[in-house]
Amino acid sequence: MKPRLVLVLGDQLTPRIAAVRAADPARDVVVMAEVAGEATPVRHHPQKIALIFAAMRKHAARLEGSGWRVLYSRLDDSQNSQSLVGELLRRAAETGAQEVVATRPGEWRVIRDLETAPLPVSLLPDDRFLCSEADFARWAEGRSQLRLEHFYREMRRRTGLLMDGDKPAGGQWNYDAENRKPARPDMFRAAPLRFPPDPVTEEVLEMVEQRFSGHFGRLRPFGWATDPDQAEQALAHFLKHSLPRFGDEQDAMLAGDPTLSHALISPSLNLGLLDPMEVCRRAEAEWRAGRAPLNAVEGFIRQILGWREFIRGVWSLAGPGYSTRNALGHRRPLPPLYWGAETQMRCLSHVVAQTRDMAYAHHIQRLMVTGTFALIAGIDPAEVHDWYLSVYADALEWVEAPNTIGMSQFADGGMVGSKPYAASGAYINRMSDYCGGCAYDVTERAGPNACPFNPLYWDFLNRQRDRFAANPRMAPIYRNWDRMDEATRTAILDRARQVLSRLDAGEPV
Ligand code: FAD
Ligand code: DLZ
Ligand code: SF4
Repeated sequence: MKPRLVLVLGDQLTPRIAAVRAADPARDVVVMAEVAGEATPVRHHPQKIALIFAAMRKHAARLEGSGWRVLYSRLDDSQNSQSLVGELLRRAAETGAQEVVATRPGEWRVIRDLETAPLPVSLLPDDRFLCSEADFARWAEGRSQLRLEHFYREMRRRTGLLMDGDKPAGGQWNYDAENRKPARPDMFRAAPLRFPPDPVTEEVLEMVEQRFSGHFGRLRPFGWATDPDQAEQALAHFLKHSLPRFGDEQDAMLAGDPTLSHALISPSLNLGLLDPMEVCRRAEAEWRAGRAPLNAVEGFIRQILGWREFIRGVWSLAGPGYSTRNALGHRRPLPPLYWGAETQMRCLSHVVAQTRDMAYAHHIQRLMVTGTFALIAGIDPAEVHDWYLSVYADALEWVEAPNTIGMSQFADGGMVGSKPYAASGAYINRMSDYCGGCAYDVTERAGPNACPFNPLYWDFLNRQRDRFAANPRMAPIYRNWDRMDEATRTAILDRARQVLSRLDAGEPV
């Protein structure tokens, strides 16, 4: 019998991945390939490329250790065709294989490439998720709006996580009222566990240094977990030291502490080094053992069981055109400050610098600083999407696009969120310590010292009035705007025009 090729992509690094489970080590051959065709459609952060390649190399070694024959293409192999389909064809010619078994990728471009490849590829559902694509479609059918809270409750019931019989643990589904406090700078926090590069990772780092030094982002220090053992250590460290405060500090931002009580496990989850159900069970066990409060554990589990699964469902349901949606008609190019160019705005300069150095920013930094600014400044969502997809170590289309196009930019017209995450500087001032040292005055709405978020916020609302004024959650904001006197409104809009024309001229703001 001819062997089949078992394709394992760079984010499918668990031995339990569907294609490997469906194959036979006595007959079939695993194909893994580091290819420039995947590393450059957007110019990924060097840490992200290094993480994926190091984790792929270690996974290939593990598969070989458990009896698989693995044909592994290194990026610098002279025979490497530098595309996934090219490598499948090359390996088919080498082995005589005539068919490929693969697990459905999380990027529409890659799905299309495999579906149109000149050899038969069967794509199996990726069952690492707690809600299958088919189940999500069934849940969504007939609903006029997709809302996280409804989906999340169903997932709690379905999995039994944080349930006491048919009731939510503690009597409530959601403890957000106790969460989301501003951070106290003086509070002690444990830094997340980072890993000095081992020899496999170091070899990859040296290659990435040579090949991708032109991409935005610093490669070193590199500390990501690149195998399941390290990912498990990082998770255990988080559960012990940071989970108890996760709820309180979930939305806070501090200039001196880029990670606060966040877990930094998204790259491990997304690449397959950690299993989402196992992570949720372990968090629940911390609460049941009395080591972490319910508000923190529920808040954390909601991110994984709720948001992560919901976002994956939206990506699947929305289909291939989702990343190019632009419901608000935004056309402005992404300002150079997103790539590290000068800006006086301390919040943005800080989050972009952290992104450059770590390939990481936590959710509120992504949503309410870089995301909100792009939204209210009217930046083209396709450019915003490319930016988020390239700069974060955890970014894969299935999770990045609904968060960016949907949640952050409202470019899907409201599929993910019920209202846009537009905000003035007051939100950042309440939740962070950025504004204190900023060149701008967060309390001013007009004039040359006004924090740019303030006039841009009102300008955004003013120009999108037809769309949002009837939204019950936004109507009170429009009433505030209408109550301002004419001169104040004109001064605010003048200041917005000044900021936007500086952006349009490529000048620093
Ligand atoms: P924690 O705050 O410790 O949360 C724990 C886990 O919950 C995360 O590891 C993650 O797996 C999950 N989670 C939390 N929020 C979300 C969410 N909204 N969607 C999906 N999973 C969630 N996450 C990615 O994994 N990849 C992306 O490319 C990505 N792009 C984003 C783009 C924008 C504009 C925004 C607003 C959010 C994006 N997120 C993305 C979601 C979220 O910001 C990250 O999952 C989180 O910051 C990862 O850091 P952490 O592991 O420390 O998370
Ligand atoms: C993101 C990425 C990168 C940078 N490089 C590779 C690679 O060389 N080989 C590979 O198999 N996968 C890579 N990936 C991930 C894919 O591009 C794709 O985004 C995911 O498989 C989608 O789920
Ligand atoms: Fe950002 Fe405005 Fe605060 Fe400056 S004043 S840090 S620009 S929110």
